[in-house]
Amino acid sequence: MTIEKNIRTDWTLEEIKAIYHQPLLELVYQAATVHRLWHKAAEVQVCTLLSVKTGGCTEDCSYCGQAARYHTDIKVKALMSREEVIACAVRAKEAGSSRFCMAAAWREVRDNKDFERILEMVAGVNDLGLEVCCTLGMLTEQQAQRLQQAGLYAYNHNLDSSAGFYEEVITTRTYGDRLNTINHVRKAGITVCSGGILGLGETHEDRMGMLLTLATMVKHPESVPVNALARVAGTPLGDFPKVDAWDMVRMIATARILMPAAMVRLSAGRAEMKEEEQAWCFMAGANSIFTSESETLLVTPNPGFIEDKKMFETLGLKPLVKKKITE
Ligand code: SAM
Ligand code: DTB
Ligand code: SF4
Repeated sequence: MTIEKNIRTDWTLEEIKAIYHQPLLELVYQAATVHRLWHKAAEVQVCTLLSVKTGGCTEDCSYCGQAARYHTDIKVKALMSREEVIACAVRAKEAGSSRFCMAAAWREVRDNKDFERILEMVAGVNDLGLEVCCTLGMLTEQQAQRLQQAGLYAYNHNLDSSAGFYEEVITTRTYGDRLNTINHVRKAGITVCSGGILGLGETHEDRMGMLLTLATMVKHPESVPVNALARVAGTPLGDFPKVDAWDMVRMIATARILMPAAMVRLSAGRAEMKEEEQAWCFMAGANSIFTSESETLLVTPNPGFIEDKKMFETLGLKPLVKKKITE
C-alpha cells in the first residue's frame, strides 16, 4: 500500500476489508505511518467527560446502564447546576484537558428549561477556552443551531455499529434517526464526533460496515470514538465477554487509515486494559482519551487524572494543548 497524504471519502467495503484483515503488525505499522503524516504522535488529547444528567433514560440501548427499563444499581441524577458544571470544567482544564464533554441520558433534546441551562453551560465552558462537546441524544436543526450559537465546538452522536446490526441493539430509534442528527450538527457548523462500540455481539463485517458509513460521509467526523462495551450488570449485554484488546487495536488502526485527519479516541474500555494494551492503541493511531475527575466515564469505571498522568509519563505522551479545526 502506498501512503499518500490525502483524504478519501470514496472507500469501498472491499478496500476496508483488505485493510482490516491484514496481519496485525502490518496494519499497525501502516496506521502508525499515516498517524505520523497527519499528527504529532506524542500528543494525545485529554477530554474530560461529565455526566450532567444521569440515568432514567427512556431508550432501550441494550448496552446502557442508564436506560430506565433495565434493573441496574445506577442512581438517577437530575440535571446539574451551571455552577457545578463550570467548576468541574475549571478543574479539568487545570488538570490538562483541552476538551470538555457534557453527557445527558436523554433520548432527545426538548425545548425546555433544561435545554436553556445546557446552553448556559456550553457558553460558560467555551469562555474557559476549552473545546466544548455535548452528547444529549437527538437534535433538531434549530437546536443544533442554538448550541452552535452558544459556543458548542463538537457534538457526540455515535452510530454504535453497522446499519444492519443496529436494530439488534436498539429498537426505540433507527440508524436513520442517528444520521439525521449528525446531518443537523454538520449543517449548523458544529464538528462531528461519531464512532461506535465493540463487543455488542456484532461481526467483523458489522465493524467494517460502520467504518464504511463514517469514512464515506461527505466530510469525515472530526472525532471518532472507539468504545469497548463497558459491561453493566442488569443490562441485556451485562454478561457479554470482555472485548479483546487486539480487536480495539485493529479497529483503531483501520479508522486511522480511513480517516487520517480525525482524532481517534480510545474511549470506554480503558479501565479493563493494561497500560501496554493502551500503548498499542496509541501506536495504532489513537490520539485522544476520555478522563474524568470522578474516575468514572458516565456510570462505569475509568482511570482518573492521576493514573493517566503516570501513563503519559511512562509512554512519553503529552496532553494536546488545543486542537483547532484545521482545513
Ligand atoms: N443519550 C445520548 C445518546 O445515546 O446519544 C448521549 C449519551 S450516551 C451514554 C453516549 C454514547 O455512549 C452512546 O451512543 C454509546 O455509543 C456510548 N455508550 C453508552 N453506554 C456504553 C457502554 N456501556 N459501553 C460502551 N459505550 C457506551
Ligand atoms: C463515547 O463514545 N463514549 C463516551 C462518550 N461518547 C459519551 C461514553 C461511554 C460510556 C461508557 C459507559 C458508561 O460509563 O456509561
Ligand atoms: Fe439513553 Fe443514551 Fe443510554 Fe441509549 S445510550 S439508553 S439514549 S443514555
